[in-house]
Amino acid sequence: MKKTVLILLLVLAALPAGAFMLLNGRDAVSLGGEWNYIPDPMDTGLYKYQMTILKPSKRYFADRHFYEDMTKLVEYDFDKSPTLQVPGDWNSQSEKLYYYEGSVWYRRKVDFCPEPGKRWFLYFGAASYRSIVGLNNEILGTHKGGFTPFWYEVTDVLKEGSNSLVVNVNNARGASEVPALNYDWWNYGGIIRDVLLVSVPQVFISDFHVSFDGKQIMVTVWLDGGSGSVTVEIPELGLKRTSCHFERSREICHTEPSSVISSAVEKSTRCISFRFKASPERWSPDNPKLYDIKIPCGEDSVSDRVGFRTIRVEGEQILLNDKPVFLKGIALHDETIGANPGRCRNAEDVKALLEAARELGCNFLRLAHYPHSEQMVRMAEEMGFMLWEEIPCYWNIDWNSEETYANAENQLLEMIGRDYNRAATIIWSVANETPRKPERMAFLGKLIARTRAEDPTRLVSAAMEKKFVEKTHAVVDDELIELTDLISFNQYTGWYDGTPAFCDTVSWSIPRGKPVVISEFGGGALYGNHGSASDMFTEEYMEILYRENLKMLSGLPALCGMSPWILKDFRSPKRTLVGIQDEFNRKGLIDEQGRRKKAFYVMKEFYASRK
Ligand code: GCB
Repeated sequence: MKKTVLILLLVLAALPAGAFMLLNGRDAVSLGGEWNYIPDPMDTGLYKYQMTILKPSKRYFADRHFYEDMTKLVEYDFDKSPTLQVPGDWNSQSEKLYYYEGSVWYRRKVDFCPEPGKRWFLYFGAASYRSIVGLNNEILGTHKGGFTPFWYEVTDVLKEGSNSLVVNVNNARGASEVPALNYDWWNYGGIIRDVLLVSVPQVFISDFHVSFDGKQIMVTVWLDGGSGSVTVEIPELGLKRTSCHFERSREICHTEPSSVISSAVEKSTRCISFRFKASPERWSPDNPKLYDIKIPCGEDSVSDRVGFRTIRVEGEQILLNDKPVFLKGIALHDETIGANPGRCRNAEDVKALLEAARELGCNFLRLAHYPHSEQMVRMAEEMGFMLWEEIPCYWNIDWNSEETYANAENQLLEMIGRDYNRAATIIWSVANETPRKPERMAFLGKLIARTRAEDPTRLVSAAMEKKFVEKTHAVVDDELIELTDLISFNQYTGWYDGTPAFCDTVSWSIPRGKPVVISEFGGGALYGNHGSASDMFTEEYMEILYRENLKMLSGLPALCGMSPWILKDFRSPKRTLVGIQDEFNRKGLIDEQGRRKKAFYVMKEFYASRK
């Protein structure tokens, strides 16, 4: 218990307040490549001799793992240890680590040449699941949550010449973690996303938010380290405005009068907001238009490519740019296509998944069941996919624990913080198939309120469930619906419930008044396994299952979209059927190597026929 509290405090202390967008347009050096590693299943590097309590004691941590010139007995040697590619999970890179769940030490040497007047940050795209980061024998901090970015200022720790960066990553599951012990995907461990060394001037832009309400573009900019005057420029729209010099201590700062723009330092005084009246071309799947935005401030400057669109719910419709839209979706995991899948590591990995989704005719992706990489989100945006992004409150978690809540909320805020400026993201999802009970309602209710407070511009949902009240009558009546913008639920008629023909007999009770999005449906087949349509795991069974489900679901009132389960067969240790599953969930429309199953074409035909 104590350990977790300590870890959370360190996380909060280590993050520059309000700073979640360190990268855009900044000088960054990739620390990717070969890192030496030492598996440490006993957590030897964290215990003192005979110690029974795990404690990242700074002194001991340093003695055992950060001192490279120790003269006493040293029973490890990073230089002689094997290497892993960073970014990358360890499971797909080493046969020995395929099932490994525990602690691994990574070490990378970093050559550094200081530049006067600069501040330096060490940025991690994600490390799964918890990490302790040390540089030159100093512990920088710890982080929990396997899918979101975090960083530490290292200006005073980096030294000229060679630096030793050591990271302990541990992917052991835990009953009070998010996700908890039991989930249907591979528990990939490691430094799974980019590691970057980012430099900024003394006073720098720590964050900026861009949003659009249909009439005005709002840009809010946060400064760290001092004061300055900020310019916001969107050249293609002919918009440019510079604020007056603003400082932390001043509450309001008026700029010269202007009919189109106002800017005033908000009460928090660390941020300044700009409003521009504008009619940009709207971002949409048909026209994923992005504009350059530049925000210089003193010696600092950030830039991005941003889209402008509105998203809202009106009655039983989802309106994108004020027009009803049908979400032609597919769900996917962050896992590569190939004979030996692992977490996506680069643009090619992400592109292969997105191209398969495009061929399917999708305009929408459910990024399940945790935040995918920033690269995935950005490329999806460029290609014109609307996105559902999710945090891993999956099945049962420890609803009564305050630490678990704090962890879930932290992952949520890190996800929103990273992707706030992505027009593609239209839905934040707080949970998947969670068991209905009061403590779960309290937990998710609080999380939904927090989501709305942080980002009132998007829809909020969760993947819920249906239940059969009579043999053929399915009811969706989750109390969470009161709090979400969508009625989204998973259903597996024809797979876990009856045969495909059963679809014809099912009747549905779903509350009216909100759009319905089927967040999952589907069934499995081994690619190339042909046979009778009544044999499970044949392509023919899966094909019929898709046809019957689509017929049934098309009849639901208020149906506004779907994201069938799932684009690609994915690794899951829960799926052990030899010769069929072999540790893959086989519900992919394509197999792990990208080969299209028959059901892929059923779905494709369906989407081609829908407006
Ligand atoms: C579900 C879960 C998903 C599983 C899927 C299945 O409802 O949300 O994570 O992988 O069912 O294949 O059973």
